[in-house]
Amino acid sequence: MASPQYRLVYWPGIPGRGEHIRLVFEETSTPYTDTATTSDGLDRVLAYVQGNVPDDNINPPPLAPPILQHLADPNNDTNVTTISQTSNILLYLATHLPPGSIAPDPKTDPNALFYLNSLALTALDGLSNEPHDCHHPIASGLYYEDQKPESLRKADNYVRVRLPKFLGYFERVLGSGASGGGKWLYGGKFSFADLVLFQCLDGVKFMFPKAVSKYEREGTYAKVFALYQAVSERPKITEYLKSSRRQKYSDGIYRYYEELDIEP
Ligand SMILES: N[C@@H](CCC(=O)N[C@@H](CS)C(=O)NCC(=O)O)C(=O)O
Repeated sequence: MASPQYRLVYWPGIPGRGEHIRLVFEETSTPYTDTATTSDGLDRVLAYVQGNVPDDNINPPPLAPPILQHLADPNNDTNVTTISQTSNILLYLATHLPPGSIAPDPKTDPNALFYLNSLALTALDGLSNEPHDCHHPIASGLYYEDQKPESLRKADNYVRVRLPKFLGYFERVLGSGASGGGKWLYGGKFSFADLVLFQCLDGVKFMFPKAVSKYEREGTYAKVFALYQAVSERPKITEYLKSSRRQKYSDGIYRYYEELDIEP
């Protein structure tokens, strides 16, 4: 049997940024391999991060995972496209998976991919990168334990100021005419940007449960929480979330520290 044409290279043991790519594969029933579940997975990720994967004269070498490898021919390892950067990988998949599955067909809506990319990048900025910086406000290379006072300051500001700003922004997007009805972010149709917002909110819920449940109870961001629910109820996503392929949050971007679980 031919092996899958898509390979995801990402750290085993955490959902992390790789999760956005997994959700696309799961939603579209696209076969993929994942270093999270292969025996040599960690070694393969380390080889990329440490710069030990030989350059191939076609693909610029990636700096960090997630990394997508797309084999032109599943039986031939020599013709492989290698793409990095989460949102860039999502754009690539949006143009290679069946039109309409995670983005409108560019023939009918040429700007859609760029709108969706803006929305995905904005969610990743405010609901993924900034939460990460709450436990690493001084340096990514230092342990959380080496930057605890600064983390507390950052997390306090995040849950009081930045989190409601980003929730409010996406509520506004969902209330705009461009959303096409307010169920999905753009054009009245489900897209990869909805998956990104879902995953980001899921991580923030894990990291700051007190803040998120307060904002949910208040009802100010009802459309955002309804989108979260609607994504989780998509049959393929529900099935995936229950499966062993869905890894638990631990020491990745989204971490639970009781002292940072602040009620705004
Ligand atoms: N902006 C990049 C960030 C990539 C990134 O920071 N990857 C992390 C894992 S989520 C990593 O392993 N970084 C290694 C490093 O920065 O040295 C993306 O969205 O893909």
